[in-house]
Amino acid sequence: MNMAQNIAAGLDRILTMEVVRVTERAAVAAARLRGRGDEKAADQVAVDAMRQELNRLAIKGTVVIGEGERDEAPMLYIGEEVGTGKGPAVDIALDPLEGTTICAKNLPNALAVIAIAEKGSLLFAPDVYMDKIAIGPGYPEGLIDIDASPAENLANLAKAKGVSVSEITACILDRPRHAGLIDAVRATGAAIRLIGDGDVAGVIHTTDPEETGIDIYLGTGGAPEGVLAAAALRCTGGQMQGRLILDTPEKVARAEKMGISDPKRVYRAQDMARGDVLFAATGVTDGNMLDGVKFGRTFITTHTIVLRSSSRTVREIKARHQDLEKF
Ligand code: VTB
Repeated sequence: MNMAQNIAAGLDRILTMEVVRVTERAAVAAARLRGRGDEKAADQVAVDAMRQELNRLAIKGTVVIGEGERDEAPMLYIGEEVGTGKGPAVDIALDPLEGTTICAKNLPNALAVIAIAEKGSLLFAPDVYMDKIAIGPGYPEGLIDIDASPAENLANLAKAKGVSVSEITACILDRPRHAGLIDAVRATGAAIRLIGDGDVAGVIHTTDPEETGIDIYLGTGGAPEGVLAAAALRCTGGQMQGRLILDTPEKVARAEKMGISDPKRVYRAQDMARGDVLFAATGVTDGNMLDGVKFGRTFITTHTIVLRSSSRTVREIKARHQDLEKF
């Protein structure tokens, strides 16, 4: 295959393996600062490490979801060109440390994450909140609806799973804004796993309920995190809907500038991440799906999940790094 055919056929398969190094490297850097109470420092080292490794990839990449606008984020800002420049043109969504507070407190499920997609196929989401609902694979399309009540969604899910609602667990960010949602879910008899941060992991956890104990994700979190989670779901299967919360004229205008003409649009996973998508996440702290980085005397171990939408292959890569110099 020549390069043009390769691009037409989707992303280069080799990238699926190469991308693992990018999240591994960021995770190791952040993990060194686990439990130090310094969120900024942990984030900064993860950003530096991810950027260095990303710039080794043979891609012509553009960051579309990153650390922020150019004037507020010196590295991995939205619009930054990354990679060697020799390779396929791709769009990139990343979060070198998803769950900075989790990492600073050494609590579960902090991740280093990245999604790489064909040019023009990721939603340019402004940094606002997004209302989200997600379930894992194996359910009929349309089973959940962001506009239905939590009771209806939970009842439909329980019925489709063949269990009672009391056997369903919802994952929700522990925030005062979710008080009403939490009451509504509890009133159904369902259980809730309240998480402090990390709703990318929260959404991904719905894809493997046996392993994680999570059946459904509900509530509002960051819109950029919504696009990252959608990219993962495109690869694993599962359903997600998200709606940007554009509750001020300023936010509507900001979204418009990014090409969003309908402020009330409901995006499905396949609307937020279209085409061929790769997704990788490495555990920083121990979590429900991924182990955190372990520092041995002579080696470092990392645990990564790497996914690709076109093949739907889920790879878990446990790496033992013995050349500690590179970290
Ligand atoms: C979530 C969570 C992130 O932001 O998206 C959340 O997944 C939403 O914002 O880890 P609030 O903290 O304002 O609720 C994070 O907590 C941090 O990016």
